[in-house]
Amino acid sequence: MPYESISRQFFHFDRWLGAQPVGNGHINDTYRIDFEARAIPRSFLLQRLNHHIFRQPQVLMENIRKVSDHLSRQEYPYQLIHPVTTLDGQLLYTDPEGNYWRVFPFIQNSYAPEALVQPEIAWEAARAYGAFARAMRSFPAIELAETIPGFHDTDRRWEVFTGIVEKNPAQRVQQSSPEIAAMQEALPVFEAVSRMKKSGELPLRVTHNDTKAGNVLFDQNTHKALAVIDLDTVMPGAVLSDFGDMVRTFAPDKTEDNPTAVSLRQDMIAALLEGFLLETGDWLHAAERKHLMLGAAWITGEQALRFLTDWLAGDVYYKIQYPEHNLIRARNQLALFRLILAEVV
Ligand code: GN1
Ligand code: MG
Repeated sequence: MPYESISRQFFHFDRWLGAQPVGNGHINDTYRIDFEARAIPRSFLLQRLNHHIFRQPQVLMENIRKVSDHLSRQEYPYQLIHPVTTLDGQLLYTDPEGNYWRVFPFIQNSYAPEALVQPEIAWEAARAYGAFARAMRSFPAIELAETIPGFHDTDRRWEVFTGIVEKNPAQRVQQSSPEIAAMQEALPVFEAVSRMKKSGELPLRVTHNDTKAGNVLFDQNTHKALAVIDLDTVMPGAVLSDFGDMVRTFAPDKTEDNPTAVSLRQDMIAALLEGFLLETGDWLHAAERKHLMLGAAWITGEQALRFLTDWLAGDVYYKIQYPEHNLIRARNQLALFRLILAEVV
């Protein structure tokens, strides 16, 4: 029972009750673990950190510590969820195969929403992500490591994409020519954002970089946001990407791997803008406020680029459930990109 012996690196307990997979992330593996210690049932989250993607797990944990320490000193009205250390005081346990494991408290009576939610939940989440940005604005972003170098460096992602198209490692370029051609439509958006980042018009901020519904914990009874979770990709960045990823994940009426036609929910966009600006409207620079929806087009175009690149590379990054999964995701995001671009004024 590997989960049991891994859990024993973190806890003393008498009776092991089991491990169940939770969540729908594409990168790490998360389990709810249950055991009894002195006849008291206890539950935690056990997670294997994907060290092929997060290549410096210790640096990542150090980032999380810096962010949590800072938040704990701010007026930040949400819970902080601190990792549980191993019995010998480490934040990570490395198993004999070289996997990195960590444990978080399991917050009772809470839930992380699945992909599609109601506007009230979107408003709550946007407010929580806005409060996170507000509380982190007094932290020097450059003191955080890039846990995935160049995560939103879309210029670099474009170079990787064109390189893969040229090399054609999975022999999928020919059949994907409509998607490769459509990708060009996003280039002006990528260039505009890149210019504003380089000129300083978009200042460097601390950004969360995975602002989906499932990364906010909600109270099961009140449906109020309790905590912003998943601090693995908190890095220096531009605020546009956090708002953009909210629009990308909350505003479509279909999830990102749905093969049927997607549409945009205007009520969601309004709820996201209202919730986010409530916490950020008075301190964001004018250019940041003005370009929030451009940020949504940017991040959605970039996500299409990432899925398409992974499809053409032979599915080396995202977990897939069936052979064309990444292609279907890329098409969905391309369609969504067009709809969002039409909203940019
Ligand atoms: C990955 O694992 P998950 O679902 O939280 C990815 C995000 C993508 C998302 C697309 C570290 O996030 O950037 O937007 O998939 N995370 C990483 O579904 O690459
Ligand atoms: Mg994540």
